[in-house]
Amino acid sequence: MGSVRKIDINTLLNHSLTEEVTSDVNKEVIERRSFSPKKIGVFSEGYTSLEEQPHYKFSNDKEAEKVLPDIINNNVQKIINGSEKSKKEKVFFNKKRNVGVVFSGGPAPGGHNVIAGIFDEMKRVNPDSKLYGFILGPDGIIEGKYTEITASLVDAYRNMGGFTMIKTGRTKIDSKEKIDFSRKVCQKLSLDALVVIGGDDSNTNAAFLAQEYKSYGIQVVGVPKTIDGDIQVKTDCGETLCAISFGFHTAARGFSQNISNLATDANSDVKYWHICKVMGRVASHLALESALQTHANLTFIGEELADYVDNERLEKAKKNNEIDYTAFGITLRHLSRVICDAIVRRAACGKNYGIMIIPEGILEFINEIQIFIIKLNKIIADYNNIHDSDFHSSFPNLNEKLDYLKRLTRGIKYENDISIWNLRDDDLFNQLPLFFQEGLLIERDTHGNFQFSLVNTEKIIMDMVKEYLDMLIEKGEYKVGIDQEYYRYTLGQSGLNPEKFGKALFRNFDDNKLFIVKKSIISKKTLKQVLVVEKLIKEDEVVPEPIMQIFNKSVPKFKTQLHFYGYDGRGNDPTLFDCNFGYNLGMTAFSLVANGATGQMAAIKNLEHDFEKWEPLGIPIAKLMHLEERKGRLALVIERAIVDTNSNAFRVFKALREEWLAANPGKDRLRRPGPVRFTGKSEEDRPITLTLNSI
Ligand code: FBP
Repeated sequence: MGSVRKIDINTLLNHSLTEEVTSDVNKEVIERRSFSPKKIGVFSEGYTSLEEQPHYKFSNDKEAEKVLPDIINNNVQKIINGSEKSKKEKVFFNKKRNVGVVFSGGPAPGGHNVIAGIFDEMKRVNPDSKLYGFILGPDGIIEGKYTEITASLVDAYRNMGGFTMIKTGRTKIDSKEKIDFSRKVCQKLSLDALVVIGGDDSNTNAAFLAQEYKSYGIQVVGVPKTIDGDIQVKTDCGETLCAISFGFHTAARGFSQNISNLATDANSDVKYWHICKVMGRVASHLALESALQTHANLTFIGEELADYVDNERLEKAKKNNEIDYTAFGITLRHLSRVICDAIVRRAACGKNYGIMIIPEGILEFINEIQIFIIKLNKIIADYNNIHDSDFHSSFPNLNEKLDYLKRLTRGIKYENDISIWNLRDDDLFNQLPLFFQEGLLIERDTHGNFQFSLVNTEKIIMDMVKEYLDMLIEKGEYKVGIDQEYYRYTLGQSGLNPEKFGKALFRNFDDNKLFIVKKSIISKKTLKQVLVVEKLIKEDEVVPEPIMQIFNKSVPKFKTQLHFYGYDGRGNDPTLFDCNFGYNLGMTAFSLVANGATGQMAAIKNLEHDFEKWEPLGIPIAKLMHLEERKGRLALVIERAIVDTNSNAFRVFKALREEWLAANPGKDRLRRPGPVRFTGKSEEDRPITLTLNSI
């Protein structure tokens, strides 16, 4: 036998094929980096100008008028061809500029293209202009950590996901000190403008910086970023100016591909319910889009649950001339019942498996939990303010935190503490599993938001579901439907009479494709009793093997696999939609800067239509603000857009969800969205939510 000679390791490593397949840069990356996104027509012209659009009206918040006086009267501005500019305006437009850019908040695919858009446009206008990227988010501005963004740096990140080029962070530039430090850094770099690429809180911060820096001649422009899709802008008349933020489409498509793969697995091995929690801090836009993309069997939309009314309870109370206020809004217990109902219905059709989507922020819409979140936000914030220290450092473990809460109920308060935590709260809270108590007490983020991503929401819900399903098994209500042909075949093989046994065993022994075992048969013992009563076997006989086989098949084993989709979607490479969207947002941001705007957020109108109709705009951030509870106090923030249950997208989902549940003997109606692509004919143009809402 001849032996195969091993190739020397150095020769192997230096082989061209080894080098090609082990390189950090593969063909997909090379192709992505060299791809040029489409440009909105106006950006191919020499100059752009801003056209005021006072007909787009917003009602101002009184507090915003008070604290943002220099930017509250901004109008929406449309970016138009600027060839008619005066000479002086052209000089201003073309001047050499220094611009700073920062990512703020969670990553969102398309962010590098925003930087590429700013960079390409500013260098086209004046090659001597400089773009500086602040490192690690707003901390980079405060601490003066930055890098000059060069052509080679931009080229390495074109059309690539994440915020890896300059990284990101969640620091808020809120104190006078931080604002001053940041301004000094901007002045040191002789910045004409700062572009903040961030979510609702970061754009809120951008507006405050715009107000503070105006007198220093530093413009501040925001760019709407977040996979959550909750920065949407409509005028008072309901006209959509910004249908979505960049990153949403890619994240939703990424989640959907994974969910759809799980659905394929679930439909092949038919033994698991896959429970998929998808990101979205509060709003359920990502869950809705994922449902539309995949036709998952069961999807919950938090916003719908908040509107839930238990009519049965209302009616019951009405009979006693009472109103049952607890009938409004859903409780965790009720939600688990709704889930069980769907599981039981599918099982009855022989489908004891499926795919379920739960939005990350669902707890925000569940009555009793929302109350806990609000109360605990206030307690933690009050503690921090009153004691000028950090609640979580003072009470590092759960027991200490619980002990502090208990003290509040006993009236044992630290000096000046105002208690909103009563005995009932404490009792209810203590009924929650420990991991969930810990979750509700976790540290709030820098903007005072509850960190839903750190709570095992899916576990708490599914634990309740399992508990209730066990009860339903005991009651004989949760059964796996038995295929009629399988039943007849199994009994026929052993010479048993399917008709006689069928009447005894099943509650629907007629023409049905699937037979369901009677409620009274919940164990081997009860099975035997029924067969004896029906005189199909004698007391001293054992249950025939084929009947046992049928019974065993009807007993459901509820097995779940829990998944969390979020961070993976944030790091995905952008879809074609997000590549184009991000790039044009970048050019829009630069146009706003080059035309002297400040306190504006770059946006693109008509995203829900074909690219040819896209219209770049500047939207006044101050006009989007309202007062909201943050860190236990009312604070001015951009209002988050949650799912509108009157929107086309939601209504279509609602109308089709029964089909997607597929609680029938037919096939599941799953949809395969396929992988995220940025070229190729099959890449979709835009999120399905946007397409539906444009109808
Ligand atoms: P942004 O609002 O900054 O875009 O972040 C959104 C998000 O991805 C949420 O969906 C999620 O709840 C949260 O960030 C997670 O935050 P963290 O990165 O701090 O874990």
